[in-house]
Amino acid sequence: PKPSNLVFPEFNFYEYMKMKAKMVNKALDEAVPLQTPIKIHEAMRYSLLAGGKRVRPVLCLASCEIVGGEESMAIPMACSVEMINTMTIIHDDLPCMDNDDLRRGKPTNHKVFGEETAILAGDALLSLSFEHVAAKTPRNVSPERVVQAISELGSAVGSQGLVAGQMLDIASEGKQVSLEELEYIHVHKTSKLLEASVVCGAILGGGHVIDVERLRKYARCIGVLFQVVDDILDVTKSSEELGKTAGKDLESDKATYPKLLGLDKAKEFAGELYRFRYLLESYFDASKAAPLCHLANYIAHRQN
Ligand code: GRG
Repeated sequence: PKPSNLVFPEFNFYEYMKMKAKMVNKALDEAVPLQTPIKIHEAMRYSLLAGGKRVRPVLCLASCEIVGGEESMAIPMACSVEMINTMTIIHDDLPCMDNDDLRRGKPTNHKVFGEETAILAGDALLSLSFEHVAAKTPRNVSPERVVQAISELGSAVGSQGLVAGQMLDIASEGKQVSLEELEYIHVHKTSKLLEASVVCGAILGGGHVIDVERLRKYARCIGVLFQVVDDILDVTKSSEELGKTAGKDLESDKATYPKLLGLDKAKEFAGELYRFRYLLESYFDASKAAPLCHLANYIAHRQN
């Protein structure tokens, strides 16, 4: 999709992302101090502070603010969703999963610390993510809301969420995958955590259930959009690198949207999903909706 005229051209999204990401990085640094046992904390910090885009934490904070919450109410949760994102990445890169050597421009966790430590670093981050939100969410958020948010987070990660997506992904390796199955994989592997980031931000920010569910719909579209754009970038980037018209992902046996739909139709699909951001513009106060509308724009047009 091409960048459209956003309703809030005066909103400086680049500055907003930079400011929020900086704040999240500082909070993450403090949440996982270098303490004994040193090696496990080094491994946790190595991947956590390796400079991801911080899309999930920023979505969480923006969602808290769109329903009228204060940013501080969602900072621990913003850290938690990034801890979970990082742990899934550490485990996904392991030799028994995707067997990747590089992530976020650096050697993968198991390449630096060894497989045993990488598995444990992932486990420790997952456990800390729940502890952190339970222990550090400020007292002006009701315990009911904290419990509800933790429950959302747990279901997004577990056997009905991320793990379910990863299981089907593994099972379908080397097999012909239908569009329906591909959607299932991505909705679970990618969208569930993006959705939890948005929904938990709104719950902790004091959002009414109607608004929380509206935001859930927005997040689902953003989640699939994120993956379609990821697949398109894989094709266009590898085409650029190889100097070819067809990228390596169109040739590999990994199922992707461009492979199943063709590149043009995949771009069309991304455009349709992108239009869903209008849901926000019609439901929420215009100035408060700006960050989440621009986040949809960023996800649709990102280059990495
Ligand atoms: C959750 C208990 C548990 C186990 C993990 C390995 C696994 C099960 C699931 C895989 C999930 C996975 C790696 C999904 C892909 C998600 C994705 C698109 C990650 C990349 O996100 P970006 O582009 O990356 O936001 P940065 O580095 O910017 O954060």
